[in-house]
Amino acid sequence: ASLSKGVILGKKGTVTDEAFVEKARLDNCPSVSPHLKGQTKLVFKPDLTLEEVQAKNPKVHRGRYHPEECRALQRVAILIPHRHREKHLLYLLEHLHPFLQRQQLDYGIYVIHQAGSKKFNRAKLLNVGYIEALKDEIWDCFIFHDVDLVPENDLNLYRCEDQPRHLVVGRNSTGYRLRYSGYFGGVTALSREQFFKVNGFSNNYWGWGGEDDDLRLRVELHRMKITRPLPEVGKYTMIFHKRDQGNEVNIGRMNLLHQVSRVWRTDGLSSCGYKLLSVNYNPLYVNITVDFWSDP
Ligand code: UD2
Ligand code: MN
Repeated sequence: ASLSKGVILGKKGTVTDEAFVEKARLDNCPSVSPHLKGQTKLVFKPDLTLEEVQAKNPKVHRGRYHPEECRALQRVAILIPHRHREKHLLYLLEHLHPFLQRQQLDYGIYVIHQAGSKKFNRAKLLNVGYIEALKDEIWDCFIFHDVDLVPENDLNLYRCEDQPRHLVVGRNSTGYRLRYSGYFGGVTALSREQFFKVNGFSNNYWGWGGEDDDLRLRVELHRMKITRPLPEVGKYTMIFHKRDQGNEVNIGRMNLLHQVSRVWRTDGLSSCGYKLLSVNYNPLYVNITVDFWSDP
């Protein structure tokens, strides 16, 4: 195709947007970004505001960013389940945006908010996030991210590999050690295909616990093998919190965990019903609010 000033004619003579062609012409980003800093000390300012965080991230629009200097290797959606954790969300946004930009990712941040006061369902919210985010973009990779976990080391790459990845090896509150072998909670990275293959999370975990182990079992049933970064890289600070109201321990979780091999095909992305109340494109994140009518 020949280049002209304003527009460029594609193969079939269609007019293509110049910015788009400009992006396509860029070289791929390097496999290791030159902007990485390694371990950093995290500061949580008590009086931080959303306006301050927005002002520090002028290149983020509608929760999205892509590097200007090169073509990102993956498109990554960060999915954050949420209810009544506004302060944690603010701190996470403050740290995550610069962190992801240093990694030269083409990314979008989605907050999936559960409306109402019924039992919290982290796993179902993440299924909703996957389904809804794919209406915006064919994301290559999904990061399922607790709102209260802030990564300390940007060598912990938020991208997907040929196996599902568990990004939290340790956190401040547990002496930065893996809680138990097989632990798959907090922050995980699965490609679009990996998550689809296991039919996503179960929708049946209401309240605290078990849903992360259920996903691990799904992954193992599909003969995939979880990988992790080195302990010095997979470090997080969990912002202190108590157990939330509406997220009481799920005492039925062990029973559910015994059924995974039998039910994974019918319980998951394929059966995730919800009422979409709103989708708001805020400057720093997309907010998806849903209601789950069924309550155990
Ligand atoms: C652990 C896991 C978490 C999940 C949970 C059991 C780690 C670091 N994390 O977290 O991934 O498996 O156990 O369900 O091991 N949330 C809200 N509002 C609420 C309740 C929960 O926003 O009212 C969200 C929020 O993103 C939070 C996440 O759900 O980070 C997990 O809940 P938690 O932080 O209370 O549980 P925790 O720290 O034991
Ligand atoms: Mn937590």
